[in-house]
This record gives sequence, structure tokens and C-alpha cells, in this order.
Amino acid sequence: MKRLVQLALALFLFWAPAMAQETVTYDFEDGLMPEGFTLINADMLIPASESDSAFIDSAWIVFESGLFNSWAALSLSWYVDDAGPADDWMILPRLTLGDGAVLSWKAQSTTSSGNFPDSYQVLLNTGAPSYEDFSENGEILLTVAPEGYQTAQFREIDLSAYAGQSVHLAFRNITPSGDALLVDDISISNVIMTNTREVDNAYFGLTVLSNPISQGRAQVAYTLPEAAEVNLMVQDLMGRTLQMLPLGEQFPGRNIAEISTAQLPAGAYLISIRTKDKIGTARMVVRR
Ligand SMILES: [Ca+2]
Ligand SMILES: [Ca+2]
Repeated sequence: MKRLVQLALALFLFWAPAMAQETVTYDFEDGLMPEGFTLINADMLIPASESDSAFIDSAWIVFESGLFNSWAALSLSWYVDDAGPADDWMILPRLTLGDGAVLSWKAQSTTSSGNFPDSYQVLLNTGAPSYEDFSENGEILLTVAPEGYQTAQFREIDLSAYAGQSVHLAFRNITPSGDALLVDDISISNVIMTNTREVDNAYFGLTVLSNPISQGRAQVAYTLPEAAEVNLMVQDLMGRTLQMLPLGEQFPGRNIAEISTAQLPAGAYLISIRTKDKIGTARMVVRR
């Protein structure tokens, strides 16, 4: 009997680390900046084009790109008076790297003439996801100066030297004077998973009733497979949180929650139902 226990324990020890390694991918397809990302607009420069005014207070935004035919992260580098350089950071949540981890992504400069291509760095830091900590202690893994503009470039960095370390990875736009940079399909293989929340848009069957909404309130319906502590979040399409409503412990089955929409300008919003391990989303349109 003792031998059996030992064998089981040996199997468990062998099995557990292998099973706990996963690939983490950010494809931006829900139209939102992923939860846990840190954005730092360190240059504080003013976008040259008025249609880019969203970048005044945001280093990177999630954008539906015609070039990629996909949602992607986009960082602007064309500022008033061709000022520069850009200094825009997109820092990923902390990840613990397993053996043989590889970071890969797809990037492209958006300049159509080729005259204003974007440059950027990819960095790694074991400290805090802040400008100060990254500037002091961050390691530049790769500098791309400039990125290609005619086709998407697929790039990767071997992270096996950092096995066992818990790190933040960052993309930093450093273009002297450019147009914009697209980054998509950021993927890190062999990440040691702890407790993460999975975005599964359809998971709760979340629907906005009587959508589009023209009244001052909206009702959303969702289904819980089991009782759970639920939060309801309203975000704009830039990923900014507008409302976070703790709904408390909710019963399994179909539930209805109400949101006040009186303060929301006409437009599209993202509603999400969040439990400790799942996020389900739906779009809501407000009309006036
Ligand atoms: Ca995408
Ligand atoms: Ca900026």
C-alpha cells in the first residue's frame, strides 16, 4: 500500500507541472484592452489628427484594424508638429514562465507611404509594471527600428533564460516621428498558470434585453451554472470602465440585473458578467 501511495505521489509530481503550463494569448477580439494590462502614456504628446484624440490620455487602444482585418492594439506616434519620440507602454500582466517559454506576436507599421514607420522595444521586468521600475530595471529583449509596413511581421523571442521567473513583458513605442504601430496575437507559451480568469464571451449567455436601449435603464439576463459572486461591468469600446456593480452572491440559473444608462451618451458599450474564474460579455447600444 505504501508503495502505491509513493507511486501515486511520484506520478502527481511528474504530472502537475506539465499540466499547469499553458499558452496565454491576447488577440483583442472582444474589442477591449485585456484585464490586467498597464498602459503608460509617458510622452504626453498631442495627436496630430483630431480623429486620434482618444490617444491624448491613452498610450495604446484596442482598434479594429483594416490592415489586419482584426482587432489589435494600436499605438500612435504622429503628434502635433511631428513632435517625438513617442513613449507609449503596454505592459502585460505578471506571468510566471515555465521551461522553454516563447513570446510571439504580429506587428506592422501603419504608414502607407513607408516614410513614417514605427519603432518599438520589447522589454521584460521582474519588478513592478510601472514606468520607473521598467526604466531602472527592465531589460530590453528586442528593439525593432523600424517595423515593416507592407506586410505583417511575425516575431518571437525565446524566453527560456527566464524559466521559473515571474515577469512583466512590455511593448514600448519609441518612434521619433511616425504614424502608428499595430500589435496583435501576443502569445506566451509555457506559462505556469495559477489562478486566472478566462474570457469566454458566450459563457453566461449574457444578453441585453430590448437592445438598443432608449430608456434610462437596461436589463441584462445571464445564466449561472452554479451560485457565484457576480460583478457587472460596463465599459466603453476603448476598454475604459464606466460602471462596476457588485451584484453579490447570485443563484444558479437565469438572473436579471439592471443598469442605469441615463448617464451614458449614445453609442455602443461592452457589458460583462464576471465571476472569480469567468468573464462573459455582450454589446449594448444606447440610443437617444
Ligand atoms: Ca486580433
Ligand atoms: Ca503617447
